Parts: sequence; C-alpha cells; structure tokens
Amino acid sequence: MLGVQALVVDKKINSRSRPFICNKMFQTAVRRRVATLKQRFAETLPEIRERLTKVKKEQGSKVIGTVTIEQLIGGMRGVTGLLTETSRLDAYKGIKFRGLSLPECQVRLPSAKREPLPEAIFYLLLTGEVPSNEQVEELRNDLIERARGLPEHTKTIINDLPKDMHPMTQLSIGVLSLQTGSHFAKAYSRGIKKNDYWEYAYEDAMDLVARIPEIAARIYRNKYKDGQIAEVDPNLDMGANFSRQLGWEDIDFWELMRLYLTIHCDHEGGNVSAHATHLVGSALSDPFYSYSAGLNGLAGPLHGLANQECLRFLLSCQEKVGENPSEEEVEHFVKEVLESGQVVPGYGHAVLRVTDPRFVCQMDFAKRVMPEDKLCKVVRKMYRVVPRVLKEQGKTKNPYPNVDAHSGALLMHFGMKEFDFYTALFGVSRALGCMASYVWDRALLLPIERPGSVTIENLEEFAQKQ
Ligand code: HAX
Repeated sequence: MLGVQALVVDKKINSRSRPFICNKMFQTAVRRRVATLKQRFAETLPEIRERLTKVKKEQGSKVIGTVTIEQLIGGMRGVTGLLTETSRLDAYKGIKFRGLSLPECQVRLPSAKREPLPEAIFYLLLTGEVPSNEQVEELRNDLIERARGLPEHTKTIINDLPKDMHPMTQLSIGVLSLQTGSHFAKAYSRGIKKNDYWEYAYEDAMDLVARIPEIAARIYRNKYKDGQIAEVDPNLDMGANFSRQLGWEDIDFWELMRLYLTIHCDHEGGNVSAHATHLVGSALSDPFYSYSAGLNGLAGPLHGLANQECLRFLLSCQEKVGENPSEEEVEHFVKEVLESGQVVPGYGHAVLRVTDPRFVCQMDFAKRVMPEDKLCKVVRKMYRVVPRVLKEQGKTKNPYPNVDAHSGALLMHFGMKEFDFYTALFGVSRALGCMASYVWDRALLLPIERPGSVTIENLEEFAQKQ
C-alpha cells in the first residue's frame, strides 16, 4: 500500500474522489528527494555492463544448448538464444518479473488498493528493484507530463482512420505516428556515441509507455462510442486514467485494469511481440518502429488475438447450450470444436506446462469481485473440463489454460463488450515489458540480430553426413 500522504484508501472515497490522490507538498518533496528512474537506471548500469562483459569474456565459448533439426523446423521451441533482463518464464512455475512471481508482485509492489500500480511494475522491469512509494510517485508524475504531450497529428491520424479498421491496426499506426518525435532517431542522425544510445532510447520508451494508453482509448472512443475522451487526470495512476479515458468510472474496473496491465506486461523474450520488438530494435530502429512491429505480432490469433477468440468461444458455448451449462454440455461443446479442426482458444502454451498463473490471478479476481457472474462461472467450468478433453485428444503438450482464457469474461462483466478491442488492451500492457527491454538492449549494446538459416537440401545433406 502507498503511504498515507499519497493515497486515500478507496473505502473512504466517494464517487468523485480518487483512490490515488497525491498531496501537492508530498509531490514536491518527492521531486526534491528521490532519484528519478533514469538516474537510478544510470547508477545500476555500469555494474551490469561489467557483468555481461565478464561473462562474455570468461564464459563466451561455453555451450548453452544444442539445436536439433526438429527444433529448427519447429519454431525454435526450447532453443535458448536471447538475452532478456526483464522477466523469465519457467515452464512449471510461470512468469517471474525480475525474480518475483505474480502473487509476490501483488504483495510487494505499491498499490492503490490491492493490485500493483502499472508504474510500479514498470519500475521493477526496468531496474530489477521493488520501488518505494516515492519512487513510484516520481515516475507517475513523469509519465503524466509525457502523456499530456500526445502529438496533435497522432490524434488527427487516429480520428481519420476508417471506423471498421481493426483496433490493433489502428494501435500500430497510432504508435508508429509517434515516431516523428523520436529522440533516438534524431540523436542517431546527429551522431552519438554507442554508450549513450540508451539515454535517447529511454526518453522514447517513456514517451511511448505514457502515450499508448490515450492512443488506445481514443481508438475505443472513436470506434465504439461518441469520440469524446476525458483529459488525463494528474492525480491518478495509469490504470485509473486509462480506465477513465476508455469511459469507466467504476473503481473495481480501475483495479481490474491495474491487474490487466500487470499480468500482460512481459513474458520473457521469445514470445512473438517481445521478440519482434527486440529484432526490429536490433537494427537500431527506434522504439516506435520497433513496438509497432511488436503490436503487429500481438495481433495474431495464436498470440494476443486469442483473448478475443476466447470470448467468442465462451459466448458461442452459452448461445448453444444456455447461460449456465452443465459440465457435460461444456464437454460436448468443446469436443465439437475440436472435431471441427479448431483449437480451443485460451488453452495451451508454447513454453508453460501448467495452468498459467496469470489465469489464476484473474480467476481469483473474479471469485472475489464478481462471484455470481455467469460467464465467469462458464470459464471455471471450462477449466474443469478442457484439460481432461485435451489430454484425451493427446496432441497438446500443455492442456491447461493460458492468460487469454479468462480476461474477456472479466471485461464483459464491466460492460466492455467490444471484444475485437481486447488485444489493444494487451498491447498497452505489453508496451511496459517491451520498452523496458528495448532500453536494456541499447544499454547493453546488443548487436543487430542475424541468425543463420538453411535450406531443406542443407538439412538433408547435414543429416546424411551425421
Ligand atoms: N486446442 C486444440 N489443439 C491444440 C491446442 C488447443 N488449445 N493447443 C495446442 N494444440 C495442438 C496444436 O495445434 C498441435 O497440433 P498439430 O500437431 O496438429 O499441429 C499440437 O496440439 C501440439 O501443439 P503444442 O506443441 O502443444 O503447442 P504449440 O507450442 O505449437 O502452440 C499455442 C502453442 C499457444 C499456439 C497453442 O497451444 C494454441 O494454438 N492454443 C490456442 C490459442 C491460444 O490460446 N493462444 C494464446 C497463447 C498465449 C499467448 O501468447 N497469448 O498472447
């Protein structure tokens, strides 16, 4: 929980007050006392650069794994080939952000109520340190200032896009339109030292993280509502501001948004959105080019788009067998989906081999905040049925639910029914992890990425020689 100066606990607030209210004197004190996130990053950098140089020099020739022909053909599953500082995914324990599991983040990171503040998780991803309330407050102020600088041309571009364009296409365009303000691109063309790349990358990354919520909210308001959008409130955190700009004043929804922004923010380096951002960035394309590419990957149905597919799947189950289906009816429905050759959305994972802890966090939230919600009850029935059915089918390496199996039902509960928008929410969250990693990539002076490739003929020849 944040300190009393910074927070009015939500039990005491009425509908006009906010669960994250900062006292002006406290803010001023924060500005005087606390090192900025950038300063803190700069302080930690020399030691980390030294460790990387040492491990490269002393251990550089050691073998970390091998690549089989099956892995080469099979999307490089299980091939460790990336350096990502921000998080690590364990097949059996799930995601750890800088060594902290999701439940640990919920306990240890500053919060407005219960769920971590998005600013706090971003601080953790960037520095590896659990921030104090004051550090989060300093970062929050910085992001608010930057959010207010959303360029006019970005607003115009979004307003002019066809309303029937998918939100992810719009989000990618919106992020790309920020590129005109890239500090990194300008500094690079002026000529800067490699050691200083990260400073400009940092400025861009912060601008992107600060501005992407309003871009997404504008897309939502234009496409589905009246096009009007609330101003950023300087007294609120990112989760609350984003919710308000989307049109939600319900503080339970603000908490859901904080949870949502936390659980989707990062999933180590190899997932499509993080990897695409990293790859494009390795060519020294600036953060806007890079994350726009990451968003294009997130838009795929096997990655981020699975959350909208999942909701469609849950609703069609209800449509077919009623709002409150029995487990037998759910089982029958799932088997029909599989027999028709489709995958069960929200189930399976390329790395995880257990129930995704991000699913568990959402299920806990649903049980606490909306215990009687019918759709959430269907989600829980699916959880009891689908793993067994997928195990019987025998193909899927991981028959358990992933993050996308629950998120749509939670959003539906609060009246966000436009499920083709859901992946855009994911995109706002994933910006936190991808941008933290982008800054590290430049800070650690990582080179352009350029793996080798072979032809089928090469593979055949290689196999014969072996
Ligand atoms: N339903 C039915 N079949 C499934 C399945 C599911 N949920 N998950 C995997 N399978 C099948 C695969 O299609 C594959 O079949 P073929 O051999 O016929 O091609 C087989 O089981 C083996 O696949 P796998 O090794 O277990 O899984 P992959 O690593 O290849 O793929 C996916 C991982 C997440 C893409 C996969 O499980 C899937 O398609 N799931 C449904 C879509 C989904 O929920 N995606 C979101 C993932 C989380 C995420 O990135 N969110 O952004």
